[in-house]
Amino acid sequence: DEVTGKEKWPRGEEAVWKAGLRDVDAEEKTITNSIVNHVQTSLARQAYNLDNLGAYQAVALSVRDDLIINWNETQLTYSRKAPKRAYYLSLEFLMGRSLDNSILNLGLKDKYAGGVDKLGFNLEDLLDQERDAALGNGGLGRLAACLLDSSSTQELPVWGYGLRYKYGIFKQLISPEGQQLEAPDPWLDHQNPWELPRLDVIYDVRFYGEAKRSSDGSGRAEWSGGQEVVAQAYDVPIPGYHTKNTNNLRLWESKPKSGFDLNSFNAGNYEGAIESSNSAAAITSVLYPNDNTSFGKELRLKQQYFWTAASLADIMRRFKNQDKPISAFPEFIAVQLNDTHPTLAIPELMRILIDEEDQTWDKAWDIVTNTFFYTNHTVLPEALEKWPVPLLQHVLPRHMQIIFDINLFFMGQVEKKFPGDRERLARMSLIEEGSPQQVRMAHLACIGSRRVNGVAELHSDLVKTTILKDFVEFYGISRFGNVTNGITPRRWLDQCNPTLSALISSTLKIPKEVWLKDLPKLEGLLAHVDDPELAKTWAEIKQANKERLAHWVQVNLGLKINTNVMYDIQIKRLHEYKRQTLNILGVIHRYLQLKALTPEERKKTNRKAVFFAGKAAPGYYIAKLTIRLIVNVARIINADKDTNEFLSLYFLPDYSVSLAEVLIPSSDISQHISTAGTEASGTSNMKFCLNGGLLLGTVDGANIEIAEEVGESNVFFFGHLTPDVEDLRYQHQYHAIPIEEKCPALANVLNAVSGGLFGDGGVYEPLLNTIRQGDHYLLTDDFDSYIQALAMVDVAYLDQKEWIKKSIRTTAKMGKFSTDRAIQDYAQEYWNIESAKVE
Ligand code: CBF
Repeated sequence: DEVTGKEKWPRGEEAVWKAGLRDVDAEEKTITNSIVNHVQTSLARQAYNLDNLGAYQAVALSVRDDLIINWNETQLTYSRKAPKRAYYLSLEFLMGRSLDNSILNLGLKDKYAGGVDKLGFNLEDLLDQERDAALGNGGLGRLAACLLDSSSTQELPVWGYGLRYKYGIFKQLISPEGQQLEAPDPWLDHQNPWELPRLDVIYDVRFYGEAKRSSDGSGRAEWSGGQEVVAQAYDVPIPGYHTKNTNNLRLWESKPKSGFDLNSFNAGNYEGAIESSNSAAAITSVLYPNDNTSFGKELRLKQQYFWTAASLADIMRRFKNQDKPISAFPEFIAVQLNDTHPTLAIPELMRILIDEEDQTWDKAWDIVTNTFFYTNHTVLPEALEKWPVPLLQHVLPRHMQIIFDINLFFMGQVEKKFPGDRERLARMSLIEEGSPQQVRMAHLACIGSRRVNGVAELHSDLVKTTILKDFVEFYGISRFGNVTNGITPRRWLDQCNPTLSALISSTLKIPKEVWLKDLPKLEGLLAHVDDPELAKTWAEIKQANKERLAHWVQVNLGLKINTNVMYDIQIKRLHEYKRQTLNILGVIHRYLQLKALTPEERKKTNRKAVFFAGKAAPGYYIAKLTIRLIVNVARIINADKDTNEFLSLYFLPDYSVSLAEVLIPSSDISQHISTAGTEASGTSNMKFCLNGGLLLGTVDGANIEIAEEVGESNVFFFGHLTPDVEDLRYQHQYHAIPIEEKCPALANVLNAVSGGLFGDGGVYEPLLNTIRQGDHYLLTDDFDSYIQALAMVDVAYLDQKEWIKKSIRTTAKMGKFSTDRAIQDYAQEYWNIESAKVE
């Protein structure tokens, strides 16, 4: 009650509760009946004696009933029409909460709000009961979730396939010293109403054992022995916006094939009796918490194979139900590989086709290379997956044979096209020489797929000119394309910022049901940029959103924030390339400057609150040290009475999709400041801009395309460009200039930290040394222009009238960045699938 400020009417009295139910309208009545029914039957509780959690569960079950009906009709339509289907294989789906999104997509939010109100509850409180489904690390997983929303909305026959991790991304705690601590996220502890267990959809998956090639010259092999586990499906309905089409996200859980070893049990070896059960369950226990880094862990390899094997078996079963010749597989099926994580699907489909379906190598390869599509999400070397050959050989002996064979054929072709070019062969080989040898998964994904794409123009160009350059020369440019990322405007505008959504509808005089499905319509706002009434309401909404965030901080962290200041936000995974360090050093610089001013001078400056949120991979020492620095700088400057009116700083722990939904609508400016050429696209940049926040960034990833759309005068760009980066790094290595000389302002800041202004300076030395020595991410090169850009933001913000115009213009020009456009790009240019509307 304190959170919503809304007074509840008593619901402990049956008579009061029943009285409330008397004045419901017909549609609300269906809803309240269904909720009460679920309370009494599914939950076995009394509706007038229920807490918010119980009420949330009953509402969710009631909404789920609607989803299931639509889901069933959708599957029926797809079976009847038998269109070509696409499958999106992603190891991560960062779904967030489902209730609000589902009732919005079903067009039932008002009815549910009314219904639960009659039952004595407040819908917003119930929405807050839901735990995030956090089965992802960051951008890649959230993109997958947005694309699914758009696939249903666009009525495209697309299914997602992923893993049902028992523990999602860890919960981030911050110790009083500012250290990140990790706690597990047992998100399934409360029943998950959004999934449907499919006890009948199960497949065996094998690991280890032996692969014996047949001697009959057929190329077949027999893989036997080793460990067998069972993959069981859980289905998550994905409702489209104002359509019946409800696609499916199928998540696999690993189970033991034989749960119990009776012999061990009878011999009194109880631990031994459940050993196989534990080892099977381990496969889908945890999400690996690394973003943009790859570690060659055996369990991760098992996850990847388990998931691709179960998904392909499922796809094959569905295809076979259609009674088509196997050669028609690619006419009916497209499989999108979300990064290299599902690349084992390529040798797995070869295995199925050759060993189980009696296909020749050439026919199998033809099917495979017309089925798969590969999206690359990064060019960072540390994120490009490689698996040691001995590990792959041990865990998946048949697949290793197939990969060697693919390589043999491929090397033969390269040799034919570029005779005698041994260096090229070594560069392009699937196998990287070394001790041990490694399988390069990006090469395998590239040669086993029909097309390859990056996720923003610059990034796709970099893929073509750097990591896959040789492959472009070999295959020709047409195999390589770009699909700029997007976001779903349903969640990232209508759901998280309903008042702005309503204002847009009334300004455009177009119902939201139309423009939320046709985002370029936002451009109509441009005609109203000079309307003072619109500007006033626009600013009021931003202010209300700031207050909502301040309220969140007050309730969750007990801190009071001044809402009459500029909100400057950077939220993303902690990573050196994303340069949160640049941001915090900029904050310190500002603090030192403020300290040096007189009280009168300070009053003339722009006041601001700076927010950070994001998780660091548990083993990423430098990233964790950056969090520690932010927290300790916040402690000092928030307590400094000279300056805290003008500058305050907050690190919000445990960043999640739900927290992003509160943060994003409140921002005046957000920071996307990666070293040029390192951030493939970014998607939070799009979310902020859609909500009228301006962008401060480097010329990187999708920032560039955002600037192209909104106009450079509406963004704040700084820093060196991608083509400079290599030279600058070379200079750091061979002609380093002392920081004091190169960038005195930065040197001053580093000295303040080392000197202990924010606690024990020694603690931060390893972090500061990454800048002093080598400076791989070019902070010394970009710091001065960053500070200048921040100063330009200050000047611009002081002119509120012009700022609001920029804000409206920014929202107006974000039409390109809907995942509706992105999924159509995939559907038309890559998968060749068409919509199949559920009538
Ligand atoms: O394409 C979606 C996102 O993927 C990443 O998060 C990734 O994991 N490689 C990139 O870092 C983002 O730039 C990109 O937006």
